[in-house]
Amino acid sequence: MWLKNVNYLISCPSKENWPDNSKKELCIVGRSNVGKSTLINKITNNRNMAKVSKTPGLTKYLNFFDVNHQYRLVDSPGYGYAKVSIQSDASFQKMMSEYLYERDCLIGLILVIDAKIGITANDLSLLQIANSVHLPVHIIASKCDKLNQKMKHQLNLQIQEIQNAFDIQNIIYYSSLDHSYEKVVDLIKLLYQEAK
Ligand SMILES: Nc1nc2c(ncn2[C@@H]2O[C@H](COP(=O)(O)OP(=O)(O)OP(=O)(O)O)[C@@H](O)[C@H]2O)c(=O)[nH]1
Ligand SMILES: [Mg+2]
Repeated sequence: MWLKNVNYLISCPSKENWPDNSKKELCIVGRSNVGKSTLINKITNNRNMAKVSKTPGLTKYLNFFDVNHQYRLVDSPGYGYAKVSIQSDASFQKMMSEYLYERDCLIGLILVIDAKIGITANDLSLLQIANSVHLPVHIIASKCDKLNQKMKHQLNLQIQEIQNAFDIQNIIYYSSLDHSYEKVVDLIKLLYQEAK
């Protein structure tokens, strides 16, 4: 039901601190405040696993988690909030690009989008990088509790459009307020299994 035996390992501002690359890794990426850290807490059933805040920019570095001594999960700082200095400065860009281009145990990206905002220009830039390094992307549309039928329809259309342009392997409609995290757990387990 949950992702079990998950333990925080290390927070890394640069590649010098990355844990060894002996375990397959999934990274959760997306806009700031979209709910990436909340998602980690939901799927691990531990509200203290990753730090969460109403204020964007709480996650500052790449945070690595061990999963059952077999795999790893990585929480990343969000982008798209100009007010938050780290997300817009050169060190953030460097941290993310060295990770996306150089981390050879990375098996995929879980791109969390805000269902109400949809796919942003920054999300598209990330999808382009993922395409260029042949990294599979799985989309989680978060905060679906805030959507009405019309918004759901619009989001579907937008996702269909980008599916034509990019290799999006899975899409999950999710809210931290219900049981939809179980679909995310199932997906993550499947991706780890497939990568064995
Ligand atoms: N309504 C609603 N709120 C959510 C949901 N998921 C997260 N939130 C709220 O969104 C806010 C931001 O959540 P975080 O998990 O800290 O977001 P983040 O993507 O990790 O943000 P950064 O660390 O800044 O990149 C918090 O106030 C959460 O409670 C959801 O599915 N529905
Ligand atoms: Mg966070």
